[in-house]
Amino acid sequence: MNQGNELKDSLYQRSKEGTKSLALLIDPEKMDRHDSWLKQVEKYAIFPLDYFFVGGSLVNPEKLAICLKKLKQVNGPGVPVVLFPGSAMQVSEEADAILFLSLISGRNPELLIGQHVLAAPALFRSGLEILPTGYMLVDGGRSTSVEYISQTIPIPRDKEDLAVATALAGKFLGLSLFYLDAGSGAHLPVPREMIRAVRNCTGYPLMVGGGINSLSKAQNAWEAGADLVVIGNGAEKNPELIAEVFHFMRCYNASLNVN
Ligand code: 1GP
Repeated sequence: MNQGNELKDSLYQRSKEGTKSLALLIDPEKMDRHDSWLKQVEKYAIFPLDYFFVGGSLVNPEKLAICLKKLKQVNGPGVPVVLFPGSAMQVSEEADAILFLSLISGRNPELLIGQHVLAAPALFRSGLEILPTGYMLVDGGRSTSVEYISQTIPIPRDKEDLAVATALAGKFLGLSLFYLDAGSGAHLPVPREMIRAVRNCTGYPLMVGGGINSLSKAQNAWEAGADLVVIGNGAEKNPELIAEVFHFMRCYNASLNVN
């Protein structure tokens, strides 16, 4: 099965140009809880966003399938849909790609390689693009679901050297994308200094998320070196946030004069 490299190539291209990207994270469990969230997502089709990420800590396969189906109905301009899986059960061919996450900041073997082995045969047969991603959990000022479910200790906020060493180890193991996450609903987003240090040491495209609930926090992450900002809770609580962040990003990218 040819799984292609389209999204990875475009992340690399955008990163090389300095173009910034935005992903909206949709947790299928939340879509279920209130239908208005879906209506809101529908409105985002006018922007358009760069990616929809879909996943969460507690998602079951049925809910994932319903969410992806609904998303397909509202996803007018064809924004790529990327799975952001909490486990091997969160695999579906209805998406375009999957973040093949190895939780390299933790020491839980299931999330370093275990779940990956379980998912690999289905992924091999699927048409999903596989995005090999070094996933690093950073202390966001409170315990988060991902910390509890993964049973791992996040990297302390003031330990850039640990984040750099972890990212370098991931790079040497062949991972080609990185994600710094303070966890969904974090009180504090990933510190700028850590974003800068990790981006500089790997030179690879960097995704940053967790607790980005204002324009200034998104700006901070991009200015520090994030290539892609991921927003979940913030958009759910403040429907205007995605519009504000998107308009800032569009102006910034236009100022780069990239052809
Ligand atoms: C969580 O990075 C994502 O894994 C998004 O976090 O929901 O806090 O935006 P928020």
